Amino acid sequence: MNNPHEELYALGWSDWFEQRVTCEPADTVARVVAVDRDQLLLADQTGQFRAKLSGSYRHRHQLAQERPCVGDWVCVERQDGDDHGVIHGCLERRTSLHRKSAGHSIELQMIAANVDYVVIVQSCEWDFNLKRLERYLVMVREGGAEPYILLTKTDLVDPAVLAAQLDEIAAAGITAPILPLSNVTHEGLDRLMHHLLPGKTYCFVGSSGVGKSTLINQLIGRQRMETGAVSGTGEGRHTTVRRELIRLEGGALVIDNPGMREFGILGADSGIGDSYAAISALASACRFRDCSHTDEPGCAVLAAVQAGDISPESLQNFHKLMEESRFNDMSYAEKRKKDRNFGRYIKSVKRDLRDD
Ligand SMILES: Nc1nc2c(ncn2[C@@H]2O[C@H](COP(=O)(O)OP(=O)(O)OP(=O)(O)O)[C@@H](O)[C@H]2O)c(=O)[nH]1
Ligand SMILES: [Mg+2]
Ligand SMILES: [Zn+2]
Repeated sequence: MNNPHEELYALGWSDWFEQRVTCEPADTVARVVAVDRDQLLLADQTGQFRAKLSGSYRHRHQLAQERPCVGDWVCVERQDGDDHGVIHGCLERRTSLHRKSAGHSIELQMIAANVDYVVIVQSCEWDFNLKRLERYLVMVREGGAEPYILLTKTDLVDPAVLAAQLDEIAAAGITAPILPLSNVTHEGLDRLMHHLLPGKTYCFVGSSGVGKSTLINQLIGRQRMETGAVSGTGEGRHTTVRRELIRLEGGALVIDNPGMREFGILGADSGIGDSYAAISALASACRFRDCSHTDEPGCAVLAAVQAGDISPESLQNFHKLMEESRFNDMSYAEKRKKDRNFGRYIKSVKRDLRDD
């Protein structure tokens, strides 16, 4: 039998989506390449074209995370003579990369969807930060993708500095592949290219100025994304303002991102995520696979706290982080309910205070 979606595999389609696709007969499937407010740029076997969300879709889906983002697969209707396709549906996401929106408890800010690998980029020159790296790793794992760690600008640091950073990452128990790289000397570029598989989607994240766009340009082999001229100052003159999915010649799909300054795992400076890797590594030695490390017998984490290898504060932070991710995993209905309960709790506390 002929698979109508055969040609979409080059854009990242897979059997997983084939088994779940639920578009109306009048619609075809396309992938979101870029989003510009109400306008979406889509790609399918015919090329790229613009589209908008149907009125009823917009009406039914108000939360940011319910709207298609870069990497999503959508059901779109295209009529001859119309310059815009009309999007009627968004396919279930296999993975996603998101953070909490500031000030909203149930709304998430989508970074990208259906990403196979997230490439966490830090510059070893001034940007390297283990805690931030761990928080990115939490975000990646929560969304279901696989992480890569890229340390850029190796040309600007002493080899000993890089070696110390690699040691720090290893000591934290982080097992994700680490690729040091320079966009100037091109050291490490070949190794990265070996990791970029055709039909797989790679999302590049990291602070502004670490070299994400410069790198993607090197991968494309031409000056497609705007970046500053390569300089030793580390200052980005052409900061990326929009997210875009690009197909490399080798067939891998990459998403460039604007630099991220903050993201919603309990705030960037709370220090949470500190011993995350150490504790989750220990957890595999707990007697129960679903051990919560609170009062279970045979808990390796509690034993480590007892032995003084892990501070009680670190464990507390770990529990907070887990609570937070459970909250992120809850359905909206559950979250709303929890929010309401929390509201009631606050009210009751206020009442108690008044009564005193
Ligand atoms: N010395 C050196 N400079 C680099 C390297 N990679 C990038 N740069 C420079 O660093 C600056 C910022 O690079 P960009 O590629 O724009 O950084 P970005 O991560 O895309 O930044 P945003 O788009 O703001 O998120 C530019 O001036 C680059 O030329 C590198 O490996 N070594
Ligand atoms: Mg950029
Ligand atoms: Zn345990």
